[in-house]
Amino acid sequence: MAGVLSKLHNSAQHVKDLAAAYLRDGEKGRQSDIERKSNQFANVQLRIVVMGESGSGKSTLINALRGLDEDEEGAAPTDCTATTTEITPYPHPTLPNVHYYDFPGLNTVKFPVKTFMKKTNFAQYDLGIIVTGSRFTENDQLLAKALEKAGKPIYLVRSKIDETVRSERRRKGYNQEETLQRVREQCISSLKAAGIQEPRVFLCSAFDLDQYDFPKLKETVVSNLSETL
Ligand SMILES: Nc1nc2c(ncn2[C@@H]2O[C@H](COP(=O)(O)OP(=O)(O)OP(=O)(O)O)[C@@H](O)[C@H]2O)c(=O)[nH]1
Ligand SMILES: [Mg+2]
Repeated sequence: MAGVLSKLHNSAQHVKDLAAAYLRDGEKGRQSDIERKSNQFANVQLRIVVMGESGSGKSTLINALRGLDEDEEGAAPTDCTATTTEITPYPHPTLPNVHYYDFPGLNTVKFPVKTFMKKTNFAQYDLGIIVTGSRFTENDQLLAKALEKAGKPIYLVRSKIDETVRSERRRKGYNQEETLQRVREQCISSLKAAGIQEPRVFLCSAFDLDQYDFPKLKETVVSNLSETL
């Protein structure tokens, strides 16, 4: 069992160990087991990799997940031109052992797909977030397949949903729920075509953080990971 799955297993085992210690030694046993486990979990590092095509909104998403404005100190640089050139880790705001890894955009002159896929060790990450823009591309599919092959859970973030809503709104008979549903279904079927059994898709806008699926994404990342710590 690898990555998050094995850490989840450890977490379930943790609960069993606590119960056993309590039955054996009462409250004192439970306390010492908590101390032992806390020390053990202090060394667990979790790595969330954020990947996708250039300009899809990876760095902006990481800043949003960390609760930082783009011009705040410590925020990942973002721009409308190719920006991230080195893999950069950013700590989770409340879980110090958890880091988001901001990747350079796939499919630029500096990072052509072939080199990118060859050089990236997908196995070293615990969770993959793929950020896709207005279309799920062949490169997004390559990333999904590589993460799946490495046995990593995948979240697909369909970014810039505010732009989609804004342009679709002009159509006659526009219905926001239906539009979002269509986009969601398209993302799910693209992931299924890439061989992902249970696609997890989040429609997000970095500029409307309390709308669409961003609150759910933030909560899901924390709830899934905090179980493992
Ligand atoms: N409207 C809208 N624009 C966004 C959103 N997310 C990012 N952007 C814009 O998209 C552009 C690129 O964002 P970045 O976060 O720098 O994209 P990136 O994927 O990190 O880009 P590279 O590092 O070059 O690969 C910036 O101008 C952002 O302001 C969003 O949800 N909605
Ligand atoms: Mg970037």
